[in-house]
Amino acid sequence: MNQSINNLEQLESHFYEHGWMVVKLPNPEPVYQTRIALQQELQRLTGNTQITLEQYHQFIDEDTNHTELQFQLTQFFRNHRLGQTIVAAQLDFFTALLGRDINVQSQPYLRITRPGKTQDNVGYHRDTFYGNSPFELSVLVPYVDVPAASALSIIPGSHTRPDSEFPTTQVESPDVTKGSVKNQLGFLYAPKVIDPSCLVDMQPIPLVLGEALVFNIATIHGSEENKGNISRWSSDIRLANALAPMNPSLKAGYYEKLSRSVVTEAAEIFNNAQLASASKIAN
Ligand SMILES: O=C(O)CCC(=O)C(=O)O
Ligand SMILES: [Fe+2]
Repeated sequence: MNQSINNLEQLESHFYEHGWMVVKLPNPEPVYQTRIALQQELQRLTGNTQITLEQYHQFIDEDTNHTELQFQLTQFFRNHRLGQTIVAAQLDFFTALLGRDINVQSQPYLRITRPGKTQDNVGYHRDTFYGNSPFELSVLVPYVDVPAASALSIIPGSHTRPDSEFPTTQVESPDVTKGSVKNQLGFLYAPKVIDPSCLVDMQPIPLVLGEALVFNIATIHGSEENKGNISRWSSDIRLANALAPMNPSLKAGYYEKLSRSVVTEAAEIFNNAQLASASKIAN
């Protein structure tokens, strides 16, 4: 682990103050491997060995093709547990942030945002609008270098400001319906659109391969258009302390176990045994 304690303290105080941090991943190897795997799978699916992640948009312009490819690649990413592998490789770092009891999102998102295609973006939001709790983190890992013009933006310090400072109008998405393919890819069917006058402090966060943007999901974040000239490829996977309060409406199975302290592990075994015995008696 090459992340010194001093550096960790700096990152923590930055996170505390601003609601986000850019982390040079202590073990970036699985990110490099994921980048290669995604590009190979993209070339296999398209039958085109010229296509690269960065120049994807020069080959895939039509929305139907794009959504189908993003869906296939998301299945590939999830089935091979690439997001979980990246996070597990940085376990010491995340343990320092979250403690020894960590849950990881079981169905992470793979985003592909082409230049000039507003329909590839989820817009500006905080995930607490949509059933997440402020105890959760999003870990956004890019698979290409992302300059400011192509980057996701955030509002520094917004993680401590209430919803009343970000009035929204809930609208119906023109192209996403509940349970549709785009919905499964992380697009919202009824997005809450923040009043643009409250978004003047949005700041783009450029990233390079091997870094991650880690943010409190109450921090206002998102993008409306990739104004650069590369396609932005990234995954985002949520992490939370396994004992932290979650929104009661969070779907069962949203999270899976990443790590446990021995004390928590023993307590979970005991609780499961109690439940199994109680249900045997009830039957
Ligand atoms: O990468 C994106 O475009 C959106 C990411 C996001 O909304 C999140 O990580 O919560
Ligand atoms: Fe989000």
